[in-house]
Amino acid sequence: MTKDRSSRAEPVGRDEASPLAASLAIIDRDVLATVRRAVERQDVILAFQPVVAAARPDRPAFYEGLVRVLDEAGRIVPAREFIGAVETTETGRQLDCLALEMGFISLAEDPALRLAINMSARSIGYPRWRDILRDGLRDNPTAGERLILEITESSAMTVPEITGVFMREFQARGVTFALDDFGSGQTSFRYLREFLFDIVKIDGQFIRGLGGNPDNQVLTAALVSIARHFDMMTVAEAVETAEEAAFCTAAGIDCLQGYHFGAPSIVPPWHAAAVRQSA
Ligand code: G
Ligand code: MN
Repeated sequence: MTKDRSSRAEPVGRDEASPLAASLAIIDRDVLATVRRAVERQDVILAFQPVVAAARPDRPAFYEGLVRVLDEAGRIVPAREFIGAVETTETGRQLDCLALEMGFISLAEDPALRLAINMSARSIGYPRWRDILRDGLRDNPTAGERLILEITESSAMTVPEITGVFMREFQARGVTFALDDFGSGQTSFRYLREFLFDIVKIDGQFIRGLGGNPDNQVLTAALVSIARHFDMMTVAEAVETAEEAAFCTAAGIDCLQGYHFGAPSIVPPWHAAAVRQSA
């Protein structure tokens, strides 16, 4: 995400005229052009990352489908390099469209798959995205109950009333909603009460080094307690070590996601399962 880049640039100063700021601006423009071209050519794929139940970490409870953009050489451009830059542009909406389209294709390919797809609340009002959602639910009668839509906290808070109405409409059709990166943005507890998300994904910054970080332990415990009160399932993001996993489990977090359990893979899970079975 761009916030990483700006914090890295901070020690050298925020002076726009600095050589570093200038070169970072060029990188941003290049990345934007790459993402635009990839969207036009549909050079976009999904990577699948497992999410496990803390009580049964040996097998995935569901997967998150993460959009990956390919550059001209076919290399994967990491999402953190462009998501911030495209979030408020039409390219961002088109990426959400491609992600949802690929999500429905995956749900059709594997009838046992439960899949989370990321979206910005800004896409709720984007006609093509709404058409893809409507058609996908119509064409596959079990897709609704197997689809999880992850909405980032920051985008949900920009249009809270629209997000709430949208969620109620599609929850009635079986879709599950997750509040993504919870705690990373401007958390308003009032909205948490009004939205009625099914799942809260606790931002990775609270999980990092949980074992040796009393601040994060208290914050995580508070987030779990709030989620429980509102009957929401909790997912820890970015669990990278066995120690973090153990602390998350002890804190009562329901599901765990992160490199410790599996990095995102562009091999679809049903292909990977078929390869395992034939080996
Ligand atoms: O915003 P969202 O939480 O959907 O983004 C998930 C991003 O985090 C993905 O791009 C994914 O590759 C990355 N990611 C997944 N697991 C880990 C992890 O264990 N550690 C870190 N640092 N990043 C992760
Ligand atoms: Mn997500």
